[in-house]
Amino acid sequence: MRTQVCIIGGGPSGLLLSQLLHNKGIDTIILERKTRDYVLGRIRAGVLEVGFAELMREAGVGQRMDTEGFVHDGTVIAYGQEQFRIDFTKHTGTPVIVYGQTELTRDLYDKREETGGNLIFNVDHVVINDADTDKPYVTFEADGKSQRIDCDYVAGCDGFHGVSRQTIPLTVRKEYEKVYPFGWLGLLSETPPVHEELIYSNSDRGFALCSMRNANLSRYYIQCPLSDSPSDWSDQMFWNELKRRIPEEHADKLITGPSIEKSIAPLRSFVSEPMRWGRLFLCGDAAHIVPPTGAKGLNTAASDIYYLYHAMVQFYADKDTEGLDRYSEKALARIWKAERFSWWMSNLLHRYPDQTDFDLKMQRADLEFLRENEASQKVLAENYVGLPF
Ligand code: RFL
Ligand code: PHB
Repeated sequence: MRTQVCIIGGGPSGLLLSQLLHNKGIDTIILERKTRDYVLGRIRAGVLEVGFAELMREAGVGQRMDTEGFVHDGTVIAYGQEQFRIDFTKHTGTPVIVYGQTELTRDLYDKREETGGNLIFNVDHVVINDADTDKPYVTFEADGKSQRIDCDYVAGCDGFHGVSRQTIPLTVRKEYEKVYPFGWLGLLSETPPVHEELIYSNSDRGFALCSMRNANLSRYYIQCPLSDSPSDWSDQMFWNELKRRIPEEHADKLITGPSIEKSIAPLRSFVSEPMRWGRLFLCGDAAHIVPPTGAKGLNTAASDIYYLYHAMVQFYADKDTEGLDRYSEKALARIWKAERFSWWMSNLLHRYPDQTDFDLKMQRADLEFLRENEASQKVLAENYVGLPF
């Protein structure tokens, strides 16, 4: 087989890149290790920056997002019984859109299938060969057969545990990592959201987040020890703990119900540099991870896709490699700012096992300053709605 761009990974990054390139007449093949249903079963992000939403529209997949997604003009930050609102639209002129990663990925799959996209599922033993030459090729197994794809470029969109990043030799690659000493236990339930906007809450029992997918689908998270597993938490235990971590005003209104999904995600900050090696380009979670506190993971994946898509169009239209040559530098400049924001917001809102009384006072002062200071609210708002591409 031959294609122009071989895309490893059929998550949101790989699918979006494939659809955008297809619209410009550039041919791709997507290799996905799992099935479509498996990918759609993963409950993940919920908040989209408008820059991302714009890219979805450009790909021709913004319709359902625009009718079913919720525009949020702000968010609530709580600490103990105190709470205040950050007004995104007032400070930046821009809201965010609440639309689940599951729905967005489904829209992308449907569009790729409708427009004749070549997606190969259940692939195994993917190997990226000769990425540092002019003739890269990818080998893999599917349906019990060894197969080979020759291509101009490889896009590594295969997430944190994929093979693409590992293809870059350790002599070239440098990794930066911070692992947080807790995780997020998430619960999805068919209940109305407790509030019309998200609530990020710092309580003395640990962090909590009230989020949503639609008018009758809520997503809640509580900080938990890394040693916990979802089966340690009955639904009732989860609801009781959540109520203790959010202001009473909301706890009293919380409508609970059976969980339809419950999982634990560890929190990590991670960046691998460079994001390009020869003809291999890393995108999204394959190159970087943020703790979910700032809702930046999927959004940083989208900004990589924005840069790579434009660079590839520039190359195929004009034989100009300037965008490709500067891809890693441009993508990383934006990534590190999202890393800083996610790290800062995580530090602001979580309880750490080794936090001293002094550290707690600093956290409280940070929250109070944010509450009182318009300039610092503007800084949060600008980062949350997304820095320009
Ligand atoms: P994905 O989604 O991990 O997709 C990678 C795909 O590659 C496949 N794969 C392979 N395919 C072929 N060969 C191999 N060797 C392969 N190895 C792996 C995998 O099966 C998979 O289908 O990466 P991608 O596309 O870069 O997308 C990144 C996002 O999924 C991720 O950043 C976000 O979900 C992070 N995130 C959030 N991001 C936001 O922007 N806003 C949020 O509100 C938000 N909330 C979250 C989140 C992530 C969470 N978890 C569970 C990590 C909340 C949570 C709880
Ligand atoms: C979510 O709805 O899953 C979500 C929202 C905001 C975050 C993280 C996750 O910061």
